[in-house]
Order: sequence, then C-alpha cells, then structure tokens
Amino acid sequence: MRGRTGLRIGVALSLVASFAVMDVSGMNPVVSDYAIASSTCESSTPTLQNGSFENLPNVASFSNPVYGGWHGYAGGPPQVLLLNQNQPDQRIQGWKTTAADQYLEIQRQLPGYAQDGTFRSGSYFDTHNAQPADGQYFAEINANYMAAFYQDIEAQVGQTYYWSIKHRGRQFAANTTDAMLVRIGPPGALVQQTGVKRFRPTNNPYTGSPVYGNADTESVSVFRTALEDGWVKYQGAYVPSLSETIRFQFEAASGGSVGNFIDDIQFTVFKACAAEVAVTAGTEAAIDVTSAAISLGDDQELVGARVLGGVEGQVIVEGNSIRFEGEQNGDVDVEYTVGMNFAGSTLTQTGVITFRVSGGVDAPAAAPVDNTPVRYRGPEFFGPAHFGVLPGSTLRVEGKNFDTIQKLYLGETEVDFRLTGEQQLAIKIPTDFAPGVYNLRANAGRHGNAYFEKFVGIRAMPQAFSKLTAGSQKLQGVALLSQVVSARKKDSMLNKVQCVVNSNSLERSRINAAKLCSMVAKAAKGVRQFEIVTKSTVTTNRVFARVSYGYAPDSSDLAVWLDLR
Ligand SMILES: [Ca+2]
Ligand SMILES: [Ca+2]
Repeated sequence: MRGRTGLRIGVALSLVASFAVMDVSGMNPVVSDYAIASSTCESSTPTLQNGSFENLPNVASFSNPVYGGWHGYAGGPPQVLLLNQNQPDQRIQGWKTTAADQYLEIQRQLPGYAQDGTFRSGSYFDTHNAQPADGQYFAEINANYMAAFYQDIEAQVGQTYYWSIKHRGRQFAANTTDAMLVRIGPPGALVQQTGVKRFRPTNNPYTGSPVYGNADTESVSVFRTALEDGWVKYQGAYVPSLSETIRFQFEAASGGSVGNFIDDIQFTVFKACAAEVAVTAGTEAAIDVTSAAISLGDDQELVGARVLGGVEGQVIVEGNSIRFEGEQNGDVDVEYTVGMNFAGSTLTQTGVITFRVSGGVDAPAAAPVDNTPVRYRGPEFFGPAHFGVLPGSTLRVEGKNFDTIQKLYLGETEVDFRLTGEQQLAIKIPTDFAPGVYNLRANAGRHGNAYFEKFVGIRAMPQAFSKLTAGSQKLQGVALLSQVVSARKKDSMLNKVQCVVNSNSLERSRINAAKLCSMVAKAAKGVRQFEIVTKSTVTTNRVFARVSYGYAPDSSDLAVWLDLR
C-alpha cells in the first residue's frame, strides 16, 4: 500500500529577494569611497625577498671588503662584487649561499662594456658582460665554487607558490651552456623541481629587456642556457605539504667559478581573498579586486563575478572593479574570480566580497527559507509544505509518533535523520543533493510497508546568472543566453523563467524583458512559464537584465521559485 497525504498546497513562494545585476558595458567607472572592513589576505603571506638582487648592502661602509668591493678582472671595469655572508655588514637581503668560502657574487653592467654578441679576441669576458634582466644588478651562482643560492620562507600548507627565474649562461664560447636546477622543500629534504616551463626571449638576446614568447612544448628539469640564448625564463609551481620552513634553492649544475647568471626571481602567491566592504546606503562602493588587500597574484585580472545573494541593490562589474549600490541595510555576497597567466596557462582563483550596507532602510523580512518545519503526526505528514531547503542544511520535522518512521526518503534517496527532541526530528540534506522538487517520504513500518509523503522544495545553490548589457539602450542577450543553456544543462527541471529588466523607462524595460524572454524561449526549449518583471530605477541609458529560473512542477498547485543569480 502506498499512501499520500494529499496536502499539496497552492503556494508559489518567491525566493527572489534581490535585484542584482552585472554590467559589462565598459562605461566610465564612478570613483567612490569605500572601506575594506576586513580581508583574509594576510600581510604576513610569505614572499621572496630581493629577487632581482637590487637591494645591496652599503658597499662603501664594508669594514673588510673582498677585493676592495666592486672590482674588475685583469684591469677591467669594476663589475663584480663578492659578498661574504659571514661578515654581517656584507649580508645581502634574502639570500644565502652554500659555497664553502661563504661568497655570493653580484655583477652589474657598466656603460661602454655592453654585451653585444661580438667576440673581442683576447679580451677578458667582462668586456662582454651581460646586461641585467631587470634593474641594475644580477647574481652569478658560481662565485668561486659550483654552489647554490637559497632563501627560506615560512610556507602555508595548501597554498600554491608560483616561482620564476631568469637564467643566462656566461661562457663566451658558442653553444657552451651553463646548467642549473631548482630544488625546493624543507631544508634537508629538498626536491629537484621537474616539469619546469621554459620561455625564450623573442627579441635580441643581448638586450637587457627580454621579451618572451610562448612556453616551449617540452618542460625541463635542468636549465641549460648559453650566453647567446639571452635571459631565458623558467617557471614552476610548488605546493608545500607541511606548514613549515621551505627552502627555495637555485643551484649550479655546471662550472667552477664561472657561470649561471640569475636575475628577476619572482615568487607569487595566487589567492583570491574574502573581504568585507563597508557601504553607506545610497552611495556607490567600488572595489578593485586586484588590489593587494583583496587578491594576491601577478597581473591578475577580474574574469568573472556572480551574486550569491543578499539585500536588494545593483552589482556592476567594470574592468577589475566590482561596484555596489543599494538602499537596504544588510549584506550582499559577490563571488569573484581572478585569472593570472602563468607558465603558458591561465590560472583562476575565487573569493567572496561581502558588501555591508548601513545607514539605509531595513530590508523587508525575507521569506522563511530554512526554518519552516515539516509537520508529522504519524504516519502522515500535515501542515504546509516545506520550501527552500539548501543542500547541506538541516530540514526540521516537528510533530509526534516519530517511532513509526523506519526510513526517510527525499525522492528516491534515503536520507539520514535523527531525533533532536521529543517532538522534533532533523534531516541532514546532503551537500551534493541536486536542486529540484522532491517528495519527502516516510516508510512508517508500524503500518506495514506504507509510505507517506510530502513535497519538499530543495533550493538550488545560487548559480551565476546576471550578465549584461549595453550603454546604447539595447539589450545584449548573447551573454545571457549561454548561461541559460548552461543552467538548463545542470538541471533540466528548470522550466519557469522570470525575465527581469531595469532601465530608465518602464516601457523600455517591458520591451526588453519581452525580447529577453523570447530569446530564452528559443534558446531553452522546455521552459513552460515565462514571467516579465520590469523596473525603472536607473537614470542612465544603461539596461540591466537578469534571468531567474524556477520550477513549475506538473502539478500546477505547487511552484517553487529558485533564484539562480
Ligand atoms: Ca636585477
Ligand atoms: Ca664567479
């Protein structure tokens, strides 16, 4: 026997609480004040110091300079500086060496001695000295020995550290390469890095301003670079498995006292942080998500954003900035994605900006989402249906005679439940539960294999939706439509659509919303109900639009709106 409560109710509950849109029109940004209330981007995030060897100790004040400080070979120009790391006044910021004699070697270019690719017979190599890859100075790993430069960093577990180094051979014999490698790990357990990407300069290799093309298709473990190759760039990434001191070591694999120029060592933590931005109601707050307080990276760019939910207002994405303006007190969460090019790939990271509005009006009480319990009196359910359960949340059932329940199902999936009180039972909604409308069914064993059931709306986790539009009073629907199609792929049950348009006239909004719904109808077959929502709260000629999806189950007496922003 299979029972049914017959208590479906005629409620269409809207969970669409805010009007939040994105504008990709590229209009001139409005500069405004904002305050970052807090951010998870920590100033203590470790970084590599002095990667270009530009920060040198004060040579003039050395108490015991090696060879008198800057010096040349065989009467050549003073291009070479040897630093003894055992002499406190000669220590160079960040770097240490493994060389037995404790010497690190720094070099510089001097006017009139530029390396130009011409072999000057009989002259010493320093008349052909390489120009730095960056700044004024560079280092030679092989000071007097085949050794290694290293630097220690307090690493954070799970954080990826992206590094790059420019390497150049020194020896002025055609095709004679210098060799080096990179080893990273806790001191004493260093691991040679493999799979390193190599980028060769595409301009004159003797210039000090290398320009790079695409990465070689093959990656390398040992870097072999000749003088005539110019400054070749190598890039790799490292993820510590322990939170502890991690040593980055740049190590010669060839040469005695000659070879392995290095410069412009970059060390990048790529991270999109969570931040809170204080907003005064009625004013616009714009935050550049690529600023150091919000995301860490190297030339990272804002590549996407979506509104996760919150109070009513407008979210506008422009360049690397996310802008928000609203009148209602409360929070709006906007997820943002930044992209960074590294080693020939585009990497992405995602974080959340919370705009915290104050000084405005209180938002109307939100529709109850998670707090309406399902009622059970054993063996049947009764009372209103429960709507708006988020995956991962707890669904409450109140009532009596819970001892009749043997098993509980949401749709065909058996779910765990536990008694949380004499008259209360809790069902944990699995985090991976697909959005949809489900029957909550109880197998009430005391009455045989009877099933009693109740419709329950499982609310979708919010998904990216709004995209738009133009400064020309026209609706640009292409960006929206690709999302329409992708949302329907995720959940084919989405069959009800709201086309929301806001512009400077209600009539224009109506025309555009109708157009939008017509485009959606063509792009997404199977949508059965369309609703047009018009607004006119903007004073510019921009048009904002959004598509919200919902479920319109076959039983027309039940409709659950889902806000897929
Ligand atoms: Ca430099
Ligand atoms: Ca040397």
